[in-house]
Amino acid sequence: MNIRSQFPILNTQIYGHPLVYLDNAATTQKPQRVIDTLQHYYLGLNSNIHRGAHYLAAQATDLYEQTRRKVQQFINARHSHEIVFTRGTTESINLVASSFGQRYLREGDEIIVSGMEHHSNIVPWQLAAERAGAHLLVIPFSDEGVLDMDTYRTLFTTKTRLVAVNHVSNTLGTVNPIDEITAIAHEHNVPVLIDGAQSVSHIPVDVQRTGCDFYCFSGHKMYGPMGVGVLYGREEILNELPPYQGGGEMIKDVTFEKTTYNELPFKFEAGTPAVGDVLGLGSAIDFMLEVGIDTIASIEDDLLHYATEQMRQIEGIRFIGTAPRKTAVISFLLGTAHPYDVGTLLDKLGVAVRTGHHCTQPIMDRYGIPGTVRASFAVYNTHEEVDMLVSALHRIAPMLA
Ligand code: 7TS
Repeated sequence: MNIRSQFPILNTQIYGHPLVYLDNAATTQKPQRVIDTLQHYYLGLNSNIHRGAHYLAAQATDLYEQTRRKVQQFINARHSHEIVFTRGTTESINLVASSFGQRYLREGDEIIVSGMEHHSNIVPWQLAAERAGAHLLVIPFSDEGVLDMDTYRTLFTTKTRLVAVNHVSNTLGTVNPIDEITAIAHEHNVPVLIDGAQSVSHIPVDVQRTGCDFYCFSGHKMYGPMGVGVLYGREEILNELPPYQGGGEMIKDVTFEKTTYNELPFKFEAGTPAVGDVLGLGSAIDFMLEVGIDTIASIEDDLLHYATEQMRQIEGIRFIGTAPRKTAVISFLLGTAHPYDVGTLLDKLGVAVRTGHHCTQPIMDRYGIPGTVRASFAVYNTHEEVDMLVSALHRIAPMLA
């Protein structure tokens, strides 16, 4: 299969240069089949699900529910009703922070997060903690960007209610040992939420093997549309949580005296969902399965090693995040140049990267830096694109010295 040819946007020219898209941790580009699915849905299928008495509504409902099963299989969940469609990772985490917080968090309780979380896996917990009078404890990490597991073990007390960590850091690329993190938490009977925003499209995910209680991710970082994401939650724990939002679809019976809630997963899907986007997410999963997640992982691993070796030769380069287990995310600084200046000059040469704190300000504080330049790769990137990045960096380094 020719992977690149499936992504029309990759033929774009930027300021007369071929686009070199290396901002995949922010969002990936979409293959033609995902775009076709969206178009097909709005041209011939559009209707509201679960409620219409007519043909189109039945079709759309079937496809929506088929996609739930596809997601279930993709991450190896036990049941399809453990898959809740949300707007994205951020909403999935907010759902748990709100519902779990309401149900279980009390004054003096503790939530463990890591020092390398995206703000989306910090702020919802701070909000929930503030409401309950609870507080956060933080797992530190080494200069390389590896979590300090010895300290992690010492953070548990009788007040620990939840552990929330990412599978892969969006800034450092570190792949965290989530199986071990979960096993340790479970020894203390503490549930675990994994932020999988940066893992599902890069490495295999098996929620049953990991044993985690929640796993969250976004469609748009895995070749799917924006506006749709997933919350996986273990059946037993989801059943215990109160609803997040109230509205249509999430109820069984409503009277002014008492409302009873629908069963899983509908209890957590209030209102009309993004049906077309969910179907698009299904096509994105089809794309990844066709390439093969192991193939994706090995293509990207090769890109990571090739790019790291080439970039190492650039005078004054400093890598932020050098863990032994990494995905293809390369954060770096070029001499004393401000990351924003590097990013702007790279853009003029057609190379799209992200600069700044990447919504991980505590990581920047940990290293005492204002931000980084970040090149993040996807399965469609090539060695030639790495060469273009490297030659662009060689060209701009003297301008910023
Ligand atoms: N968690 C992690 C680890 C992330 O990398 C991101 C987005 C999110 C949560 C939030 O995902 P959303 O889809 O709900 O917005 N990370 C990035 C990034 O690195 N650059 O732009 C967005």
